[in-house]
Amino acid sequence: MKNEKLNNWVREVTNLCQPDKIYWCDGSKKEYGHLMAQMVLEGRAIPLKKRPNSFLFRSDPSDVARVEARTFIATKTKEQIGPTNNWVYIDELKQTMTGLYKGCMKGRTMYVIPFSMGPAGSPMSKLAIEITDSPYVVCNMHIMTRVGGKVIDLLNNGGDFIQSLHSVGAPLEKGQKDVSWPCAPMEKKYISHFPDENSIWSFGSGYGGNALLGKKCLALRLASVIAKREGWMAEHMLILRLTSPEGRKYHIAAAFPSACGKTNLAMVQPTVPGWKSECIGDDIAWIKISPDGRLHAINPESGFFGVAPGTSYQSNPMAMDTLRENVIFTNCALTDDGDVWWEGMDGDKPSHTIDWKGRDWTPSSKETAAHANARFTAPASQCPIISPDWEKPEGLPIDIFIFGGRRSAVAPLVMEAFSWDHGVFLGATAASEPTAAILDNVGIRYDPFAMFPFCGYNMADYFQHWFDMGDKLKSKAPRIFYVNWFRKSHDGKWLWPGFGENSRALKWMCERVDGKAGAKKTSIGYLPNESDLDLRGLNIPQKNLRELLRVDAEVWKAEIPKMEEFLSQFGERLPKRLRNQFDELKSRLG
Ligand code: GTP
Ligand code: SPV
Ligand code: MN
Repeated sequence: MKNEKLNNWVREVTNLCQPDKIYWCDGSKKEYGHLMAQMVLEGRAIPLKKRPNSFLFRSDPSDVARVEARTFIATKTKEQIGPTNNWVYIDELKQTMTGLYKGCMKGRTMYVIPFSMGPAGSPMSKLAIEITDSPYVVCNMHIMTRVGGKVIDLLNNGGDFIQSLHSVGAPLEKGQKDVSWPCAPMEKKYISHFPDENSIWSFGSGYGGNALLGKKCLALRLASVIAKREGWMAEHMLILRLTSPEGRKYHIAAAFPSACGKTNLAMVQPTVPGWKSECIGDDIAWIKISPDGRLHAINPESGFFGVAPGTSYQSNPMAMDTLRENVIFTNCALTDDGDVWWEGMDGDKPSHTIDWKGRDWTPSSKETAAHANARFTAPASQCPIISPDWEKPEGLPIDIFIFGGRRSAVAPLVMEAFSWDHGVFLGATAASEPTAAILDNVGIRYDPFAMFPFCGYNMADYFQHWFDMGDKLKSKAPRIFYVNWFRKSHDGKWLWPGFGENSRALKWMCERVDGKAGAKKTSIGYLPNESDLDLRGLNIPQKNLRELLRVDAEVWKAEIPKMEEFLSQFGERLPKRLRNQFDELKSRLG
């Protein structure tokens, strides 16, 4: 390549990691096919008879999700990254990791992946290189990002790039047989970020956000730091376009924590008559103020890395149709006729599968056939309702922000913020229950803006950034809402049917934006009256609705000490405006 910085860096990494071979990726179909064929030969990938060009992988049982306790951000001072991130002093982390990287690619091929987050060459996009010793990562990156092509031209013309280095951390001695999913033990795993120099060092894991470095590491943790500095936003948000029967288009960006419904909402099939939805993105949004003074969002990714269990024609038909071909499945079960299966798929359970650990499984088995965080990697372009505008370089104008989480109690189905500041408060105090997307998640936690694990700098400053954006946007700021699709009854049943029916809450939001729908003012926000929601054709017990839209002051008062504890960890750095919102909530609750 004609890029000195790149060549020097590749030379440096080669000297350190000592791979057997170096391979420069071009992003072509041929390259993908070649790597997959190789992995099939080695027994790492299982071709699926039922889905053309699709493959199943089984990870090591210890390497199945992001590990937050092994995720680090290295800066000069701990103050920069605040109380919600794991901090290590830059030199110390580099020293430790350099030790681990020494010779770590012995016996393996080192792949150099040139990629772009966002359409290559768009003013909102970022060029990057991932160096990895995992061909599985290369194939996933082919789907999740734009690899090669124009990116190579831009780099050859001296384009700058973000450096991301990945190794599974399992060198091979001469003659040593490889395992099908190499990785390192937990205490050697490091998912590290150096925001001051815009680089990522990942070691020891081959799974998801730990290894596909364009995703959480670059597009959220590093990008959030850049965004703060440059006055834009990098958010853990899906983007969708809703069109009313009259043809008015609304663009919605929604932040829910991992495994809390982004992919599903991104591909929602509205049940409210006449409303249509298009998908723009399902996990990450980069959002900037356009010359028109409004926020415009792009999806920096080009694929979906989605949760498999629970995905069915019943719950998410558009995802199912996206998964017909050209898909990588990880930790799903394998059926006897050569297809994948997971809990929650349509139809009867198969009478026999091979489970995600490679063992025989029958419906009477104690463990699930697919891992709870089993995933599919599929091209966004294959989604039947992908918007024709999903790759517009200038992005799409956002009308509505939604925050939320998974809470079986407390939070109502839907509410609207009183103001931008109140909306920021709702985002900042979003709470959620544990899911399988994170290996080491314990109990309910505050997950502000669904960014707790992804904000690359001090969360208190991130809150301030949201206030600052509001000040710049003024009357052009999107309206802010909060949702919870996950309320449960005392006997543990869903109170709300969810999925396509969530469109009823979306319609109410659009009508609020247009000043057409009513609401009642409560102590926690504007809630719809039952009559304000379009419930035509929905069969839901009256008592469920009442519960979903009820505000119990006592229950909310019980939240106050927890909120206080959460907010106080930011000390003096917590924006006064957030404190004010908290005080106002307390006084409204009485
Ligand atoms: P990440 O990819 O980890 O960021 O997750 P996500 O936020 O995209 O979550 P996803 O849409 O994959 O949903 C996670 C789980 O929640 C799946 O098992 C879904 O079936 C389930 N789910 C999604 N939406 C709803 C809903 O409206 N109601 C209910 N009850 N479950 C839902
Ligand atoms: C998440 O955990 O929010 C994901 C999956 O989207 S991962 O790519 O592993 O981060
Ligand atoms: Mn996610």
